[in-house]
Parts: sequence; structure tokens; C-alpha cells
Amino acid sequence: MSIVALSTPAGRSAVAVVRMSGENSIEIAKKVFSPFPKSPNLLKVGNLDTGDFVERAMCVYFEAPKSFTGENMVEFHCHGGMAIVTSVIQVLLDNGARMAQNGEFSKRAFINGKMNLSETEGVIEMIDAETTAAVKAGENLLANNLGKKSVALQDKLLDLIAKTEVALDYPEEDLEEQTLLETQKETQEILDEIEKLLSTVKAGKIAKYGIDVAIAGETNVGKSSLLNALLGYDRAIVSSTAGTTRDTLDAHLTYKDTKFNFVDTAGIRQTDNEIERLGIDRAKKTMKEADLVLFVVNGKPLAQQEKTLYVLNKCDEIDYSNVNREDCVVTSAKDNKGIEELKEKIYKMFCADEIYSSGQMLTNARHVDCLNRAKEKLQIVVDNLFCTTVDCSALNIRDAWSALGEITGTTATEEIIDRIYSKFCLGK
Ligand SMILES: Nc1nc2c(ncn2[C@@H]2O[C@H](COP(=O)(O)OP(=O)(O)OP(=O)(O)O)[C@@H](O)[C@H]2O)c(=O)[nH]1
Ligand SMILES: [Mg+2]
Repeated sequence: MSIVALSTPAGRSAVAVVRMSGENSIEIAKKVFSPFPKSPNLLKVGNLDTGDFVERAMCVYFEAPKSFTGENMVEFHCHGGMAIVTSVIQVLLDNGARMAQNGEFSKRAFINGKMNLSETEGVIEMIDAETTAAVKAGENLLANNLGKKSVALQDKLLDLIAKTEVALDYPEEDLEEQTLLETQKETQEILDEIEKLLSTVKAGKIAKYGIDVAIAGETNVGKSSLLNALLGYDRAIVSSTAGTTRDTLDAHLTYKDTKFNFVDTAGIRQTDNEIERLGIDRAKKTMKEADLVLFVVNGKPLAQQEKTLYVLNKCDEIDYSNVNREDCVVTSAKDNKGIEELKEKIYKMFCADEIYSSGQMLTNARHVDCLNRAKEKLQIVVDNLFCTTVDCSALNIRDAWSALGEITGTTATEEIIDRIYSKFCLGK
């Protein structure tokens, strides 16, 4: 049955696109739109008779299998606005289409073999992307780079399964130690490749959500001033009274292709004031959870610490010429000195490597889960190969193969497929 949905956001807009997919979608469209385009893939202006009014719109159709879903498809580009869109959709429903469910266009593309599961997820990642780094990661999924890798790993596992099955078919011939060693080595190699993929999770998280940066330090060192300087506008209250900032304060900045999520925090000091103490607790929690702590000081940096950059602030008043440490940046929040250098340093810490710039990293929790499950099963094989039965190992290898297949969807059950697509938005 043909499905129909609004593919652009609901509300007022210059143009709204209503999409229809299914075998009889061209027939339905011909009943309401004239003159109907003479050939596919051409956008034509015409009249769309909704019954309520005649909408001057544009129409394009695509013939199966050369369409997004692989089915016949029609798109109407009408004037934006909910009354228009509602009538357009209604007349299509009256002529035999039904409302699409969430993700149903993508699901049909998957079922018709136009895209595999991770490719369709790539489309969603691109739509949801807030930074160009996240767009690139989505494009990589859509280009099937992860799909190809997981299929290649599956192929290797199939070879392993074949080998172990020989042993199952001829149980009287004990699997030689040599063969077992080989199996162990090959399994370990596949494990290493999975590990390599999983090692990109952090970069993927940063591409998708940004770098969480806590701005911390003692009171009055210029944390809030630094936040304002980084953002380029006055976000936080600044004053010469120690203990100005109490609550945590979030602000975002897009630098190059990546989002920086700054959190300004209360200055850390001994205090009897309950509110301030609560603020300091929050500051400590923020530091703990952050990807990076900018620890602001007016004077000597402390000892080197994990995920910490020391910001030696107030350089307009303090001489830092004797400090020469990799984990220090000299700034004056007041005079806007060292601020660009600081941004660049943060960027380089997280985004400088090739994996990040190529966008080939894991950004989707489902893919991470599939890889982790495959990893677990293969680890069991490697750890127990010499003290377990061959069929037990074969079973674990099969499970790993199946977990990897869920990435592209070949081994995913209908239930899983339905669940994934139902999370997509309407019209997608
Ligand atoms: N000379 C100079 N003064 C600065 C600089 N940065 C901040 N200040 C001043 O230092 C004082 C404290 O600045 P804030 O930004 O409020 O410091 P804070 O660390 O957020 O302070 P709390 O919120 O109280 O912990 C203010 O008077 C600022 O104007 C700087 O680079 N140079
Ligand atoms: Mg402050």
C-alpha cells in the first residue's frame, strides 16, 4: 500500500514537501495533479486539486527501483503551512494512500535492498548532526564504510566457522594443536580489528555531542571572564568579589567542525556558606565528568594532571615568562590574549587525528553494542579454546558473526528492525 507523509518540518514555511511511496503512488498522483510530469525525475509545475482548493505546486515522480525506497515515489512541493499540507495529504489518503509510520520510508528502502540498516542510520545521523564533524560521521555510515568493515569481519568469521566445522564433522580426528593455535591467532586478529573500531567511540561522541570542558579553579582567578572571552559575549557575571559564581553555567561554542560545551563553575575554597558549598560540590562533579578541565590559576600551575589544562590567567598583571609546560596556556581574559590559542589547543587535543577528520568513527550506540557483543563472544573463544569443546567455540563464533550482522541488518530480527525504524521521525 502506498504511504504518505510530510517530509519537511510541520509549521509555516516557504515550501513543504509531501512524499508518497508505493506501487500505485503514481496512479494516485495522476488523479490529483495535472498536468502530470511526462517523465520521471523532472520537477513540473501544475495544479494539485485538493477538493478544498487548487494548490499551485510542483510534482516529481521516481520510478521503481530508481528511488529512495526502491518503489514508485511521488513528491509534491507545495506552499508551506499546515492547512495546505493537511488538505494535500487528505486528498492522497482519500485516493488510496495511508499515513506512513515513523521511519517507514527508510524501512522500505532497507527491505527493498536500497540501503542496509547502518546506511539508513547514517541518513538520520546526518539529519541530526549539529556540527560538520557529525555530518561527516553520518556520511561515512551512509557510504557504508562501517557496513563494509563489519561484512569483511563476518567473512573472516565464516572461514573460522568452516574450519571448526571440519573438526565437528570428523570428531575422531582430534583437532591438532596446530589448528587450535591457528584458530586462536585468527580469532585474536579479528578481535583486534573490533577493538580498533571500538577505540573510535570517544572521537565519535565528541563529533556528535562535542567536548565537555569544565572551567574550574579557585575563586576570583577569572573563570567566568575566561568563559566570556571564549564565547565572545558576556554570558556569565564577572565581579571582583570572590565567590561570584555559585551554580554551574553551560554555554556552547562551535569551533571549526566541533562543539565545545563549556561549564563555568563556582570557585573552589573553604567556606561556611551552604549555598556556596553546594556550588563547589557541583563544580567538583562537573570536573569529574568533563572530557577536559581548564584549571584557571593566577600564578603557579599545579602538578600535571590527567585531562587538565592549566590556564595561567591575568598575564596582563602576572609574569609567566618562566613557565614552559605543554599543559599550560597563558591568557588574559580581560585583554582577550591567548584565547584563540587556547581554543586551538583544546581542538588539537581531541580532534587532530586522522580518524576524526575522516569521520570514520562510531557514533551510534547500537553499532557499539553489536561490536561489544561480538567482542565478548570472541574473547571467550580466545580464552577457552584449549579447554572447551570445539562445538562450544563454533557456537560462540557464530554468535559473534550474528552480532556483527546486526550492524547492516542481515541478521537482525524483524522485531529489531521495527524497533529501530520506529525511532526514526515521521516522513523519513
Ligand atoms: N587584570 C585582569 N583581571 C582579570 C582577568 N580576568 C578576570 N579578571 C578580573 O578578576 C576578577 C574576577 O573575575 P571572575 O571572572 O569573576 O573570576 P571567577 O574565577 O569567575 O570568580 P568566582 O566566580 O568568584 O570564583 C574580576 O574583577 C575580573 O575583572 C585578567 O585576565 N586580567
Ligand atoms: Mg565566576
